[in-house]
Amino acid sequence: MESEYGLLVDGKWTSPPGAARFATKNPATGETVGSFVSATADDVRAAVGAAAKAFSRWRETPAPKRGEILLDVARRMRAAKPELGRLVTREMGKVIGEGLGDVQESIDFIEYMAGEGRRLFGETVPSELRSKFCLTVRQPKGVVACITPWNFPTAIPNWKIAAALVTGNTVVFKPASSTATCAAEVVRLYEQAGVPAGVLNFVTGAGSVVGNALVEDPRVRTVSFTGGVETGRDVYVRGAKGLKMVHLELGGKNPVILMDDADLALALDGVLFGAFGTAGQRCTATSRLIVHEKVYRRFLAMLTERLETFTVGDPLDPRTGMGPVASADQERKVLEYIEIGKKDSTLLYGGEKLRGGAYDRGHFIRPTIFETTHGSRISKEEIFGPVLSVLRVGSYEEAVRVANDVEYGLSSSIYTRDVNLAFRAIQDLEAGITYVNAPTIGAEVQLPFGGVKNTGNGGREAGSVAVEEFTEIKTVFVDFSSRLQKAQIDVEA
Ligand code: UN1
Repeated sequence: MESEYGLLVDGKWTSPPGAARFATKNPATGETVGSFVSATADDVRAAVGAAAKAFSRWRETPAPKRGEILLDVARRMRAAKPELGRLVTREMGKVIGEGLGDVQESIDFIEYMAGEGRRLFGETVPSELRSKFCLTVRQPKGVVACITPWNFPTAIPNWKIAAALVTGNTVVFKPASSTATCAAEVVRLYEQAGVPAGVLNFVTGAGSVVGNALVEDPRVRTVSFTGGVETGRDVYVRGAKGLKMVHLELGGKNPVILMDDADLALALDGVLFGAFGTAGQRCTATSRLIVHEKVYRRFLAMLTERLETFTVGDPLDPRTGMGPVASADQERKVLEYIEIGKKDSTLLYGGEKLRGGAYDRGHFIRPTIFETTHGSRISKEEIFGPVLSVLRVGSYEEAVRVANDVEYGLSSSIYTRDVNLAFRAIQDLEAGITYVNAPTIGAEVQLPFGGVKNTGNGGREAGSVAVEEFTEIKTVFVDFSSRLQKAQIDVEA
């Protein structure tokens, strides 16, 4: 894989002469991975122009044909999976099993969306009048902007791009700067599979320049953004001025509720994977563990004991439990929260940057557990790192109250053997996703993904509803009676 990339505009990779560039870094070693153009607002306008120009031909391409192209992207990605998975790990720092999983999630979704090319269902509905058909069809929106984060460097871009393309839109894609190589390599696969020039454009650079120019361009009709709540709010406001559809997937403060009747060994595996998988850098990460007082001491002892054998290190080594956090900025933010936690909570495990030997080249933080009380900053704010806040409760009712009393509502989980309690939790937990006897992470692409409250603005990605984000519904009335019939007026007695 080459390491110097340009912008992809109208089917041509270009590096504007004299353009400023930025580099991406391996967070485990500090090595440079890729070099990218810091695009200007003019570069973004050119990319949007290319997407606008390509739209009419692409929307007329039959949807099953668009699906076939996606199937070819998936086939190529399957062949490239080992290499692309390694790249995810090198550029973002998640352990290799998860790097490969990121790519697999992309493949799963692209294949699912390829099938959508032969569905894109509308509705047929009876008419109140004779000799009249009523139906709906789905139509593309036009140019869509896909703005994606670094924590799932291939999966989240593909959730957006594959859904946008199969429905007939053209795309300008702006990835997170720190994982732009993964993004560029994904784009290449779409190119190789025969996505026509201008249908998928790729721009890189700062959110404040490239992101804003994209969101504010009047030719962009829909913006699909995944990232932090502050940026999301800003994107929403900028998009609102142009009356755009803005789809937001933002943060989480996802709880696992552990009841006193739970299978504790099962919960132990789940909590560790949920809290420290991807070094806690998933929107769905388990960041709060709410434990019934009857099993509280026992479970904490099990947790800290297991962490003694949990390895942090080289994410390319398949034996490693957790890699580095993704960047120097991430490291700073997580360590700041750890300091906050040390003031208002009790540190149970970890709480420090790992130093010495190979650790000194990267951003390694020890898995960290705090005992805290509901209302402390670490129990409420999204940290996006390997920090788990544990809260003790006396009942199911208290557990749910605590679980729901945060600004976010993405994922949630309960461990219990009581089937009635499990169903109550499904009803009671304010979240877009609830797991029973499984951790908060690991959603599958054939189901909708998204959250309530400040996690978003009501939309869902993936699953059967993925096409809604990127389509307009047209309602069609066909009157074959050969006379003027008046709805609501020509009422038959
Ligand atoms: C995210 O963290 O933004 O459910 C996405 C999961 C993954 C997707 C996470 N399939 O954990």
